[in-house]
Amino acid sequence: MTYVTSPHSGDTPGDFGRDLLSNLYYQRGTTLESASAQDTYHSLALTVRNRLVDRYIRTAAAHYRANPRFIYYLSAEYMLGKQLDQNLLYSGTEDSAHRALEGLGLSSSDLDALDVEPGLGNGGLGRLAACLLDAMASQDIPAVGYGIRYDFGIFKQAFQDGGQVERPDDWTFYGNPWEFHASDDQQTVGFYGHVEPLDGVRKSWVPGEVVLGEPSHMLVPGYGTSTVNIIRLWRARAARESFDLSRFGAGQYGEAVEEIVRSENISKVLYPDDSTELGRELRLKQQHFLVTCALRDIVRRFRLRNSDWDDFAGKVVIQLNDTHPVMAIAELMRMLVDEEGLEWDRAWSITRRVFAYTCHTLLPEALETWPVALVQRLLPRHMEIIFLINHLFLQEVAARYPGDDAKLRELSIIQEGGEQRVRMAHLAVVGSSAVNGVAELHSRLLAATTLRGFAELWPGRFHNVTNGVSPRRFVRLANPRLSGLISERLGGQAWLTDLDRLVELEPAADDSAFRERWREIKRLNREDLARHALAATGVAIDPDALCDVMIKRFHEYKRQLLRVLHVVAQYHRIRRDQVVDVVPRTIVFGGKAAPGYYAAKRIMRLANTVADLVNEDPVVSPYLKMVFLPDYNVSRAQLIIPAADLSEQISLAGKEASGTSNMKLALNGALTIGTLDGANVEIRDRVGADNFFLFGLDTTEVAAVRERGYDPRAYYDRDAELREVLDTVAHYDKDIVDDLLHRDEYLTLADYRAYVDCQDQVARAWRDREGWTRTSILNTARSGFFSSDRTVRDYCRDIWHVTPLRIDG
Ligand code: F58
Repeated sequence: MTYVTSPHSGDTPGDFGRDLLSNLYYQRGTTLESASAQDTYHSLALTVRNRLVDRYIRTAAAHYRANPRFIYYLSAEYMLGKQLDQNLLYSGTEDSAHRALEGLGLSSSDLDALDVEPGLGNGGLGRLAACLLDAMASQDIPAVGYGIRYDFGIFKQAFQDGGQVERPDDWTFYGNPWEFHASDDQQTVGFYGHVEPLDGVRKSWVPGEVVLGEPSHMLVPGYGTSTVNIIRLWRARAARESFDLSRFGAGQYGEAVEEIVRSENISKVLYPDDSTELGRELRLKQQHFLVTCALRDIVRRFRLRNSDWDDFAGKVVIQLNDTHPVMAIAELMRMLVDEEGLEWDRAWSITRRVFAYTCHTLLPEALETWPVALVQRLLPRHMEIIFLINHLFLQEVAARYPGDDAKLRELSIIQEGGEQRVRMAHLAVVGSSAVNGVAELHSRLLAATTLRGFAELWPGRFHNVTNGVSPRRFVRLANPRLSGLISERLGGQAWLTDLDRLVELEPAADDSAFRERWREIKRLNREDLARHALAATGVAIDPDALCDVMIKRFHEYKRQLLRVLHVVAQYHRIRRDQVVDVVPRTIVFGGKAAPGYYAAKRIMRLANTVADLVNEDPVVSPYLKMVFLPDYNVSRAQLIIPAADLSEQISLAGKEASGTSNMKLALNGALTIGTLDGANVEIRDRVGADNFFLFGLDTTEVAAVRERGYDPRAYYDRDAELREVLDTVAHYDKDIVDDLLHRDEYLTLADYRAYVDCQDQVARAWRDREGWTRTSILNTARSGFFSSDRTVRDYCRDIWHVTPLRIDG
């Protein structure tokens, strides 16, 4: 790929090497002979980064000239993955860089190991944000991502006696070479204080505390195009006068920096999806901080080329990634009414047209609510505005459903009964022009259950946009071997930006020589994984064994426990010498649990215990190995996914909004064993029912089981093998079994038999290696739909109404 007119196009290894040495000399003040590893890494990163700057400058200039409609993506989380591999690929300098490094006697893999991934998110939601930014840039959509530059990202996970221990992720400890700071472009963010009347509905908010938001940005290059967008991350800073010199002089060192610490705490750490109430105020502060900085920046950018507020909704789309940035609706109203002096109705009409909201869950407990008392204290003017929005909205509801008080209670933005709370999802729906779920089933269930009243009120506002993943990150970068084979077969790399072209691989499924090469690549990838697993856990795995992968956050609804129960069943079968339906397998686990999520952590501990049991048993371990790879993150995903043969997507139907590891694994030729949940449904529709291992209750059956009165104990009484399994588990953790027998919220026991029998089918299928490979190829060939490029096209068509703006090459 070449990027004409770039000063670096037509780069030779010589050019690249010269620039690297120059960066070493002028940016790090050293030479190759005396450079430290960090010196070399930083110089390499700068050399690569510089190759994208020219494209960025041209993008910014073209955007300024064209004054297009922009997508502003607001998200509290981004899981960007490593930047070095990405930027080498996207700048088209992979080859020259590798040869230059070789020529200088430097190891690219050693340098890549120093590239730290910014872990500014928890899981799927944060990674989706990164995949969408990637796809927007790759399709020339003018866009900016806004987020928080947490000092500490998602914790690093290690195991001690099988239990999770969390260590801080000081990701910028050695500096972040990918980032451009703009410390002179700060925004001011207020908190607390009081409200003073102005005229009519207009008020003036006098904050009691003020914090500065300092932006920096990272480049978001498109693949195969000249567009380079940015992600703008905000860091909280104390005002300059905050350092109390007099107290410092008096020896009160802690007190002297108190205000600085309090301000800067706002962007100190990513919230690890915690269920506890602890530290909630700081989380709301974070949300308001992000929203205020982003909106002020959006308005500043709008004003560069526009002056009339009536043009705002034509130029600006603000996509709210879940409810975390939803306070933006109140903040924009405040800016328009209080600061700009717009009439309420005009401001509301603009606001509603600008926002769109994506919901990522169905779990009622995951829908954010904030105590009114807290919002009142922290953001007094916003609370007034929310009350007024709600008042006017409820008038609309009352007109539509006269005399129906239950309807008012159901839809109200304010939850009554007990402590009053603000329901952020309700505010989001009321204040947006579009609401979407993230998979067909999810969007359907949202409209039928969680947000039903709203869907009845405004059916046209509800959409589905099925999630997707970046084929660049999760096929090309993660799996270069498979990508090479695909490109060879399809005659080029066009599939990387037009993933539907993978269907052209279908005939290759019937070509035995191609299947042989496909299998060989899987094997090599499993060898890479085996090397990593040995180094990380000390467990040696057989690269010929079926690689059976479950990678996702630990959550009860995702049912890692069901996976563990099957392993225990296999353990007993092998010990009893019942190896008829057993093929050698490696069970791979990856995933973190929220530090405060006790139930998930006990399942994790059990998984580690069972892993030891299996791996240390001389009879069992030749057939069955289990590795729990610590600290699952984007980089680890890039290593595990290419090696996977089987993808575990076994959540209870109706609980997983979409899932995205299911897509990444299918694209890399893993077969799915899964329930009819989230996007699994669409994966099965596309790859074909014959090429997907389906088991378990569907959402209708789940409802019926609950309706009848679910009795988990009955499954235990009826199924001797399940009894043996649970008795074994009780030996290690009695509480887990007690909970399963008495409550089993996620119907693990109801799906147990179907799951285990389905796993036997998997084993039989694996024995037919040609048949398996054929299915594997078909999974890849038919998964093109799950590209985040398609997702972005759907958003553009149904929600954003924007068109690409090509940047001249
Ligand atoms: C995930 N949500 C969904 N939330 O669970 C998954 O089905 C979906 O594929 C994915 O979003 C993308 O749409 C998710 O990752 C979080 O991590 C929240 C972070 C903030 C606290 C609550 C959980």
